Formats: sequence, structure tokens, C-alpha cells
Amino acid sequence: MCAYRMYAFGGMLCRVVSVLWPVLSVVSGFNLHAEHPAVYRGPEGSYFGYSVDFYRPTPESSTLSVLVGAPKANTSQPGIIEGGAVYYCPYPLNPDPTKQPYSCTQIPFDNTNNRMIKVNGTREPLEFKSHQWFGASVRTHKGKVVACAPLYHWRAVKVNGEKDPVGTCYVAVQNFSAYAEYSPCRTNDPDPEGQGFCQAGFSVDFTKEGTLVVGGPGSFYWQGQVMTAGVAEILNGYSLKAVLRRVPGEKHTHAAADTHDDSYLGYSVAVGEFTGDSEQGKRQHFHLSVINSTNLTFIMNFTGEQMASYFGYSVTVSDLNGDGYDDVLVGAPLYMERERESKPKEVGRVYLYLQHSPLTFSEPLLLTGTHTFGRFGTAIAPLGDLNQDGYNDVAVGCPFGGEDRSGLVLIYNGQRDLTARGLTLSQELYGAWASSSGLSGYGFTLRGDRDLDNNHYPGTLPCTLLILSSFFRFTSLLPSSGEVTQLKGSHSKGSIVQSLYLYRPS
Ligand SMILES: *[C@@H]1O[C@H](CO)[C@@H](O)[C@H](O)[C@H]1NC(C)=O
Ligand SMILES: *[C@@H]1O[C@H](CO)[C@@H](O)[C@H](O)[C@H]1NC(C)=O
Ligand SMILES: *[C@@H]1O[C@H](CO)[C@@H](O)[C@H](O)[C@H]1NC(C)=O
Ligand SMILES: *[C@@H]1O[C@H](CO)[C@@H](O)[C@H](O)[C@H]1NC(C)=O
Ligand SMILES: *[C@@H]1O[C@H](CO)[C@@H](O)[C@H](O)[C@H]1NC(C)=O
Ligand SMILES: *[C@@H]1O[C@H](CO)[C@@H](O)[C@H](O)[C@H]1NC(C)=O
Ligand SMILES: [Ca+2]
Ligand SMILES: [Ca+2]
Repeated sequence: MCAYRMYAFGGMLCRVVSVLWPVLSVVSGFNLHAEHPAVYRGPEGSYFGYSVDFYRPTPESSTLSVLVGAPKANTSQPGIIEGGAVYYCPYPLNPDPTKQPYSCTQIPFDNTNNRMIKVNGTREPLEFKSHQWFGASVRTHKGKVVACAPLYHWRAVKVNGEKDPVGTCYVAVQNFSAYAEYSPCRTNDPDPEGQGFCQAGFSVDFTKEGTLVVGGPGSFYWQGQVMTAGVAEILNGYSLKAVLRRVPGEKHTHAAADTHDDSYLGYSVAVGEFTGDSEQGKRQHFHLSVINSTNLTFIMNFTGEQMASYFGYSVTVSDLNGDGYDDVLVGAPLYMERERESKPKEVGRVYLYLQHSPLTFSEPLLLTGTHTFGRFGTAIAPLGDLNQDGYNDVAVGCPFGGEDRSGLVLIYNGQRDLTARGLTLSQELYGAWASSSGLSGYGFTLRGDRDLDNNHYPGTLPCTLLILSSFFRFTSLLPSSGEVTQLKGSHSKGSIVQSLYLYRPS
């Protein structure tokens, strides 16, 4: 048990000590060690755990840590209220269950106040960092880190002092010793019909080569937009003063005909081996587009089967049947199941599209939630090969499922013949803190550590990790579009537990 962890982390969590973790059901062996997750907690009201990723300073480094977004956290930035933060949480070397939760520190991506301009002789802010949701998204790639503030506003060049939610991102390299800002929608093209409502960084990812991919769902009257840029190019020649800087080699999708308004391209971004990045659209179009990452043109779209199911709320790419082609999983957490005469039940659904040959996909295989209003498919995370049978496995969050609606996470195993046999449910995880009202949102955010798949410690168990946070988005980040500002359902603010659980394989 835990051979790799013992090697790298001194065998932490192998000990059976804590009583904090109540009953967790295990369906079969070779799974995540459900009883003893490491637990991190953030400041009250900070939305700690809204986003999360694993982090290693260098690919060779044996220490693993976790970066956790807390988009409403207060920071040391002078005059800024709830600007949001990303926390560095070291993986505990010597866990002492009596000292849980483990402590995390804020990463100083930006220590500054709003930049100012002179208007008619008076100094006024050029930008607005309070309530900007920094840390709503965070991603890492081989020591590179990006974190974004999609509700960062800027005044543009307008005389009347209006402000636009253009969004902004920060990159960091060399273990947080070099930083630069990247705000691709901060242009002289304001207003909804341009990039003024872009909300860049609502979603973010890296391509396998390490190019940054930024989703901005609000551009062009919510058609949405995707931008790509190299991290080295962002850092080279960066200056605080160059607010309208264009990064060399940066690319972006363009506005389409207005029939595509409200398609929210860039709502979620996933990157796969089919030369593409996938994003989402919904409502009128509710589809997911595959884009050529070389020249950012559309290649194909996946289309959901039901309006308002939030098809594309989550997207993940992983090869689940071991044929060498990445497959695509798309979540639709508000999918309604309609059984003959009975009333439709909102259970949520996950669609698995198998890629048979480059860019040729099967009809989707379906995983359907079983808990009404459980939001099955809110989060999907590739786990690498958890049970070491040669096929990748995947986790699906159902944050309001379970008997008391406090949430659960389902682990599914891949296999060769998925078309005939489907994904196999192998484990269910439940949160330890079911709140009194039930709704704790366990499984709202999920992240598996794929980097550990090919671990270079021979003869050891797989070391895929699953991470997830207990939190839900009761307010969406799309503020101005009216109808879609909230995922429906009954939540109360008081029920949010800001904590994060980190599991390792057993
Ligand atoms: C941030 O600080 C403001 C003002 O001091 C306070 O009202 C607010 O509750 C704080 N928010 C959090 C999440 O700590
Ligand atoms: C600047 O001042 C002039 C004269 O007071 C006024 O007419 C104009 O609207 C002001 N411009 C801005 C941008 O406030
Ligand atoms: C990387 O940065 C973190 C956070 O500042 C620090 O705790 C850690 O010691 C650093 N690691 C290395 C290898 O420098
Ligand atoms: C993507 O665009 C590049 C450059 O135009 C092209 O060479 C490549 O074939 C395209 N890939 C696909 C899958 O269309
Ligand atoms: C992008 O690449 C595709 C495939 O090679 C090509 O059809 C398309 O014209 C290219 N678009 C641009 C804008 O270069
Ligand atoms: C996919 O959707 C986008 C808009 O989101 C559109 O521009 C493109 O033409 C569509 N592609 C196909 C193949 O339908
Ligand atoms: Ca495959
Ligand atoms: Ca497997």
C-alpha cells in the first residue's frame, strides 16, 4: 500500500488514525483511499476551492503541492476589497491529524492597487480590481501557472467613466519568482458588441505544448471567444505600463454572424490531442466546438440533446479505451430525464464521445445521474489509470446528490470495449462534512493529477490523485446576460463549506 507515497511523502495518510472521516463505500479494490483525505480549508466567505490544480515547481521535482483559488478572498492589495487570491498549499509531509486542516499561503501574483489615469485634471481609476474574482480559474503546466480574474473591470478609453468586465489573467514561472499580466480583451474595442464583456479567464487551460488557452465567454454579445498565447512571449518585454499590449504570436477566434450570439464559446475549455480545444455553447446553440489550435478556426461541434441542460458546463479529454485517441466527456448537469408518463426529473448527464479516428467521434455513450437535482456532471476529472489495468479512469462530481444532498463523487473505470460494456462504476466518495442543511456541494470542483500517470518510480502503485473541493457556484460569473446568471435549485448561502479534500490511491 502507498509505495510511491511512502517514497515521496513519507507514507503520510497511510496510518489509520482519524475519526473525522465517516463511512465511505468502496465497491472494489484499487481505488482512492477514501478514509483519509488531506483537508485544506480557507478563509470564511472566500470561496476557497472554487478552482484547483496540482503544482510542481519543475517536472523533476518530487514535491507536489496544490494551488487553490479563492475568488472572494481579501488580499494585501491596498484599497482592494475581495480581489480574490490563489493559495499555495504544500502537500503535507508529516501529517498530524490533530493539526488538520493544513495551512496554505497566498501567492503574490499582484500586490498593487488600481492603476490611475488623469481625466480632466483629476486622477481616476483606469481599472477596478475589487470583486474581480481573481482565482476563479487556475491551471498549471510544467511549472507554469496561470490564474485569472474574469470580473476584472476596466474603464477603457471612455470619457464617461463606464467600466467593462474584460477580465485579466496572471502567469507565473520559476516557482513564483516571475509574474506577468495577460489581459487579451483589454483593447480599444469596448462595449458588448466587441470585447468589452469578454470576461477573459472564465476558463483557462494549457495545450500539451504549454501554450496558454484563455476562454472569454462574453465577447461579441456572448458569442464568446478563445485566445491563445505563449507564456514566454507574455513574460518577455512585459511592463506594468503597457495596458494595451498585444503579445507576439497571440491568436484569437473572431466574431461570427449574429446568429451565434449567446453561444458562450469559452465557458469551459479542455485541450486534447485532436489538434483542438473544446469549448461550450448553450441555450440557442448548446454545442461544444472543437477548434484548430494552430489557427483557431472551427473544426466541428458537438451538440447537446436538450435545451438548458447546461451541456458543456464541464468538458474533459482523456483516452478511456486505450486506442491512442483522446475521447471527450461533456457534462450537462441540468439534464432532465423524461420517463414515459412521469414528470421530468433533473438528474444530470455525462456524454462520452469516443474518437475512432482523427476527429471522427461515435454517438455518445451516456452516463445519467440518479439523484434528482444532484447536478451529476458538474465536474469531470481524468484520473489517469487509477486501478492499473491499462485504461484511464475518470471521476464525475454530483455535488447535490446523496441521501442528504450533500454531494458525492463517482469514479468510473475505462476499458477496451466501451461501446459494448460502457464505463464501470468502481467507487463512490462522500464528503465528511455534510452540513445540517445537506447542501455542502462536495464534488463541485474536481481535479485529477495526470502528470503522475507515468511516474518514474519503478515497481510502485499508480499515483494518480483526485482532488476536489466542497463548494458550489450559487452565483454564476456571467453577470449581465440576464437569464443564465444562476444554476437553478434551492441553495442557501450559509451552507457553503470552504474545504478541499485530497485523496491518494490505496
Ligand atoms: C474582506 O474585507 C472586507 C472589508 O474589510 C470585509 O467586509 C469582507 O467581509 C472581507 N471578505 C472576506 C471574504 O474576508
Ligand atoms: C471635462 O470638463 C469639461 C468642462 O468642465 C466638461 O464639459 C467635460 O464633460 C469634462 N469631461 C469629462 C470626461 O469629464
Ligand atoms: C516554491 O514556492 C513556494 C511558495 O512560495 C515555496 O514554499 C517553496 O519552498 C518553493 N519551492 C522551491 C523548490 O523553491
Ligand atoms: C489546423 O490548421 C493548420 C494550419 O492551417 C493545418 O496545417 C492543420 O491541418 C489544421 N488541422 C486540422 C485538424 O484541421
Ligand atoms: C486554418 O486551417 C484550416 C485547415 O488547414 C484551413 O481550412 C483554414 O482556412 C485556416 N484558416 C485560416 C484563417 O488560416
Ligand atoms: C460551430 O459553431 C460555431 C459557433 O460557435 C460556428 O462558427 C461554426 O460554424 C460551427 N461549425 C460547424 C461545423 O457547424
Ligand atoms: Ca480513445
Ligand atoms: Ca484503469
